Formats: sequence, C-alpha cells, structure tokens
Amino acid sequence: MKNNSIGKIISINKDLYTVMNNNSLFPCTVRGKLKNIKLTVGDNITFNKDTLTIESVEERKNSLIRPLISNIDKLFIVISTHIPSFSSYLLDKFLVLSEYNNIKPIIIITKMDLCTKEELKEIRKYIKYYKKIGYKVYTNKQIKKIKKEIKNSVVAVAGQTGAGKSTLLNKIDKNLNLKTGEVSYSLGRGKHTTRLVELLNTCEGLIADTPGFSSLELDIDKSEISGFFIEFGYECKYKSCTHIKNEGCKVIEKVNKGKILKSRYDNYLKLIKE
Ligand SMILES: Nc1nc2c(ncn2[C@@H]2O[C@H](COP(=O)(O)OP(=O)(O)OP(=O)(O)O)[C@@H](O)[C@H]2O)c(=O)[nH]1
Ligand SMILES: [Mg+2]
Ligand SMILES: [Zn+2]
Repeated sequence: MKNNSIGKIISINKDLYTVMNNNSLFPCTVRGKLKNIKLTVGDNITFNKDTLTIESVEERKNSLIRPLISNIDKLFIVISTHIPSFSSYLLDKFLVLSEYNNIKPIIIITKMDLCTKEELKEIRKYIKYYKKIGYKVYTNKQIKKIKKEIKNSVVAVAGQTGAGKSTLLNKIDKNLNLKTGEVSYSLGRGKHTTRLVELLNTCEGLIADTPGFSSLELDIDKSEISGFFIEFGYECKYKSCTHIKNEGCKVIEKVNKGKILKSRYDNYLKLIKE
C-alpha cells in the first residue's frame, strides 16, 4: 500500500526537495518520470512519507521565472523612493506581470524616510492614484496590515536590488533573520544580497524573499498589454483601440484631462515598444 501525502515544495537545493506538509518538513528526492519535469518551489505535489520520494505534481496556476517559483497568490511589489530611486516604470511593469499571471499585486513603498517634503508630496500623489484605480498600497511602516496580507496566502516579494525586500521581511518576522545589505554596484549592475528562493513559513502563510525577478521580460502579446493597465480597458469605447492615436480614444482624452496619470500612459507606450 502506498502511503501518499500531499505537500508543497518550499525549497530546492540540488537534488534535495524540502516538502512541507502540516507545518512539518520532509527532505525528499525525485525519481522516475518526474525527473523529466523541472519541479519548482511552490509546486503542490504528492509524496511518499516512507520513502521520501515525490510521486506526482499538480498543474500550476502560474509560474514566475528568475527566480522560478509557482502557484503564487500575491506579489508584494517593493518599490523604494531612493537608492534605487523611484521608478514608476518598474512598478507598472510589475503590475502588468501580476495581472498577466493572475497574481494579486500589493504595492509596498520603502525609504520614505529619505524623502524631502517635496518628494513626499510626489510619492503621495502616486499612492493616491494607484489606490484609486483599485490597488492596495502600503508603506513599509504598515507592518500589521502587511502581515494580514500573508495569512493563508503564498506570497512572492519582487523589487529591485536594495529596495528593502529582506529588510521588510525581517520587520515582519525577526526570526526570519534574512541577510540584508548595502546596495553595492559592480560594473554598474546592482548586486543582489538575496540569492536562493525558498518559501518561508510566517504569519500563517508562506512568503518568498527573492533577488527580485531582475531580468523582467514580459512575454505578452502587444495587443494584450492595454488590458493589464486596469484603468484603461473600460475607459475606451473602441475594443481594439491601442490608445496610440488620438481619434476618439478615451484613454488619451483622460490622460489629457489628468484623469489617467501621465506616467501610466507613458509607461504603457514604453512597454508596447519594447
Ligand atoms: N533609510 C531606509 N533604509 C532602508 C529601508 N528599507 C531598507 N533599507 C536599507 O536598504 C538597504 C538594502 O536593503 P535590503 O533589504 O537588503 O534590500 P533587498 O531588496 O533585499 O536587496 P536584494 O536582496 O539585493 O535584492 C539596507 O542597507 C537596508 O538597511 C527604509 O525604509 N529606509
Ligand atoms: Mg534581499
Ligand atoms: Zn483608446
């Protein structure tokens, strides 16, 4: 009789797969035909508790790459105001990535303590706008609310190197004890402090600190992108409108009237050009 249990892969180290089942961890290996499938962190699997082998894998609801992680419910998009400086483009790109993969995005702003009064005003304008179009936005001071978002969810944390992802997780749960670092640059590229991806058990949920999905390539059809700018879709009456030419385009009209944030529109144009 096979003694199969269900579990979730929470980390992978070479040929060793750590599987979580009822809050206990099991070091498992893979054999047979499953060896041909690249299993990922976040995979829901069945495994044999006696032999500690993974027997089957469930279909994934989504997968993010670099780092490879699957079955994500929420993406914490960590955006800093300084070092690295605020990038609405990166934020919008992460939002499109979330929408495309059916992951609920949560925007978390860091390093507001480094802002001048003027900069704070600017950042607050963004926060207000993103909230208005339906996104949740927190600052990294709102730890209680962020903790609640983890409960019963599988969360991945995205954001540039140095944005403060690991620092945030350490604030959420000091037992995680993640390594954080000064932003260091070699050959002009940010060097990530966080390397491996694993799901960490905290706040009655699972969260993966990541090196930030650094090479963020969106493999999305051009014509689909406007649908992931959630406030564009219902604005324009022309279903197939790409919002590039003016004639009767409601999106352009709203941008001109200041109802759609200019940066959102500019970032949209930049994305479809890419
Ligand atoms: N002033 C200020 N510094 C912060 C804040 N959050 C993080 N930092 C600092 O920013 C630096 C980088 O933070 P990390 O948490 O290592 O950044 P990370 O996003 O995990 O970076 P990688 O692991 O390389 O992707 C550290 O020196 C932190 O102390 C903040 O809210 N304010
Ligand atoms: Mg880190
Ligand atoms: Zn249009």
